[in-house]
Amino acid sequence: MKLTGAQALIKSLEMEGVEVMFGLPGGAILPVYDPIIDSSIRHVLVRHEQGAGHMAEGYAHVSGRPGVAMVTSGPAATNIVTPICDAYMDSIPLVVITGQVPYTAIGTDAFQECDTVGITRSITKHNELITTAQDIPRIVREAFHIATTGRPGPVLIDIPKDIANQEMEWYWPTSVNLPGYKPTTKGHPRQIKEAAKLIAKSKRPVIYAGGGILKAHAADALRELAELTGIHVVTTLMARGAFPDSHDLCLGMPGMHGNYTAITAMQKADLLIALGSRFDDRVTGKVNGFAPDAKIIHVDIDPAELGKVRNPDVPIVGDCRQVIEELVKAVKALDEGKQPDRGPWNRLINEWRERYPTTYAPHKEGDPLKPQQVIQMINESASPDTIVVTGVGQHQMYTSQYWKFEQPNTFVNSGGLGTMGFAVPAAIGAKAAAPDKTVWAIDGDGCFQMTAQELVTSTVAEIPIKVAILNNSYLGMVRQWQEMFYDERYSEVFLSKDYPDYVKWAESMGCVGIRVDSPEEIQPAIDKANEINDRSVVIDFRTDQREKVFPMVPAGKTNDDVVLDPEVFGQTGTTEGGMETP
Ligand SMILES: Cc1ncc(C[n+]2csc(CCOP(=O)(O)OP(=O)(O)O)c2C)c(N)n1
Repeated sequence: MKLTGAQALIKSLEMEGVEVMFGLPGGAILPVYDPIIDSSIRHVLVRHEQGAGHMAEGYAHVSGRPGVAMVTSGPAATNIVTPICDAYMDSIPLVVITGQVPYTAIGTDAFQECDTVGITRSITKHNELITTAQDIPRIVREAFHIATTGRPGPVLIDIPKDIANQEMEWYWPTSVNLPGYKPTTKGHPRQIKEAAKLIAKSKRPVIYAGGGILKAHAADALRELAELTGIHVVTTLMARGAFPDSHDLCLGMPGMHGNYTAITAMQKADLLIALGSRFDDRVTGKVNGFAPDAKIIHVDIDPAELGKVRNPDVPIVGDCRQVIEELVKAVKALDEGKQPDRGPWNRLINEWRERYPTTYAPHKEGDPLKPQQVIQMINESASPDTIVVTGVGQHQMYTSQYWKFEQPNTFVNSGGLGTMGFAVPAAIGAKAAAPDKTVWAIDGDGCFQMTAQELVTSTVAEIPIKVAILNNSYLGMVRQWQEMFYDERYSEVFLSKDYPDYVKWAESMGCVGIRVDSPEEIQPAIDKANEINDRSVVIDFRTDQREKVFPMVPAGKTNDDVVLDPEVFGQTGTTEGGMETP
């Protein structure tokens, strides 16, 4: 069967089981848009290519399947660079297709030409310029294979316009043949035995669970390991929901804005069992002061992670689920799974929990809203399978701290790159992946203004989401740093008290807009938003600009220097190394 390159590309996506893709057409990609009319694939037309990329990410986060985005050449390709980098940092499987000027015109500074493969080389797991249409099915098959296996990540395919118009003979490869790419999934049995021995000797162990748990569908295995050994689990920003917050062994988020107990337990541990986590600087603080007494077991599917930041005592390359399952067996086999008495350590953890809970000073009459309270109230009105998506800033940290996550893949946010503007489009992608679930985007006013136009996409494509803007009129997180570390010299962080009018803006985009100024209005607004399911809802919550995210480990400090909320704990300094270890 003879097809054009464009037809072969769309047919290849169908063969990969793609149901929805996000994009926006233009000159160089025009031939590929034509066969979409006859395809079973749903195409969601975005308002900006960055939106397409983040939607594909949200879709991938929630569905566990690769997100697909397609855009034209030049400015469209550069517009999607941010989401590609975002997906690379957070190991999100994406297949991004970009149009390119005709192959014969490459290098002539043709209209809308840019070196897309060059620009994205360092932020893709793999990228490729198609040079002949006959290669298309193979390249697409390989792209999906690479994006989804091993450590997931974005793959980019650049297709010149003349190649899209070229004829090819259709085929579909029965297998993928990539001799240089064979991710190790099975952990080394001897290393796993070593890990079990270290666990059996440890008096102060902590499981340090990262986003890799979710990528590997290892939440059940993690729970089995934790319950078998009685070891507490911290869940990083990328792993929130991988272990239920309501579980007694769950310590919650560690790191710069983690809670005191999670931070300090890691810091005082004698063993860290790092599972699919990468010793990110937001978790470790100053690296050479991080968990000084801890031995390290590090499990990761990407061998490049082992020893990148901290040398592990037991490195294990492999898929987190498979390795944890084997580790469970190894722990059981060793002395019938007997663990040492960890009573003093567990008591200390409980003491920390009681003494230093993550909390905030109550709302005072006449003050603007407390952002933490708004999040808690949305959470309390939501079912446990509700998907929460955030932007980047204070609201992101409050959400991670105050939302009680009970299920995997219910928290979608930009952890590694920290991309403002992520929430609205990623929430739309999440909703496209899970139409029966409620999707709340909790956003900052600064972030919202970066990509809010995608609510038009949400209206027109009938993918309704709920947006809570925690509107403090400031670039809040930057304001917080200027307040704490630049003597309250606020430089270019005030947005506006009056503009934009979020209610009018929401309405103009086909959404319901609500403004909330006082605490009594919070619940009715949330109830109203929860009742509306046929369109998107935007709530403009007027929050207190003075509110800051605590606890905080200041940049460059070690995790011994946790700053607690002075309004609650009555101190302005640090906890000076925390309490004594047993
Ligand atoms: C694209 C981008 N530009 C700049 C930043 C730096 N930055 C991090 S948080 C932040 C402020 C976010 O403000 P807002 O969305 O209002 O959220 P808030 O912190 O007030 O909750 C900025 C500017 C970023 N992370 N991403």
